[in-house]
Amino acid sequence: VRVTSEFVTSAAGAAGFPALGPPDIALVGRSNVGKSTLINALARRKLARTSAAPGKTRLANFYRLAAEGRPAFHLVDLPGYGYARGGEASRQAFDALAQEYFEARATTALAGVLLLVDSRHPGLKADVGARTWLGNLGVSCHVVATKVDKLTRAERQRHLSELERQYSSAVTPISAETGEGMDVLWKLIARLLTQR
Ligand SMILES: Nc1nc2c(ncn2[C@@H]2O[C@H](COP(=O)(O)OP(=O)(O)O)[C@@H](O)[C@H]2O)c(=O)[nH]1
Ligand SMILES: [Mg+2]
Repeated sequence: VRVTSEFVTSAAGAAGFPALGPPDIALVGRSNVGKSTLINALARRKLARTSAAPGKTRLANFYRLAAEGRPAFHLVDLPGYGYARGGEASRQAFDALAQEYFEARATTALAGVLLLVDSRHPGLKADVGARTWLGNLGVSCHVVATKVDKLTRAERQRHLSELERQYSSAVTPISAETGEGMDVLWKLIARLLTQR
C-alpha cells in the first residue's frame, strides 16, 4: 500500500498546534525508544529525524500521513520523558508540553495514543508512570514494544508476557529494523481512526 506523508509543523506550545483537521495519533515514550524511527517506518521514508543522542526534541512534531484509499491522520511525536541528562528542568518541560497537548486535543482531535516502550527493558518506572499520568488525564493508550529484533527468542517470550502483565493489556511487538508488527500497527491505527 502506498503511503503519502508530509511534515506539518513543530510546536513548543498550544499556540503552535495545527488547526483541527485530520485526527491525531500521538506517540509517547522515553527518549531513544524509537518514536522517530517508527514514524519513518510508517511513512516508508525518512520523514522524521532519528538520533543516537537522545533528549533533543523539546517540541511536539506533527506529521500528516495517509495510506492509499484511507483517511489522513496526524502522527504527533511528543517529546520523550525520563531523560536523565536533561535533568529536572527538561523533564518538567516535557510534562508541561505534553500536558498542554492532551488538554488542548484529547477531546477534540485525539484518536489514540501509542505508548512506546523498549522491549528490552520491561517495567521501567518512567513508562509505568507515563501510563498512570495519561490515565489521570482520562487518556487511554496502547502499549507498543519497540526493537524486538534485539531480543533473543527466550527474552522475547519473557519480556512480552512481562509487559502484558505489567500493563494488563495486549502489547504490540514491533521492529522498525525488520518491519515486524507494522501491519498490525496499521490495523490498530485504522481501528482507532474508525472508532473515533
Ligand atoms: N535495532 C533497532 N533499533 C531501533 C529500532 N527503532 C529505533 N532504533 C534505534 O534506536 C535509536 C533511537 O531511535 P529514535 O527513533 O531516534 O528514538 P526517539 O528518541 O524515540 O525518536 C536509533 O539509533 C534507532 O536507529 C528498532 O526497531 N530496532
Ligand atoms: Mg525522536
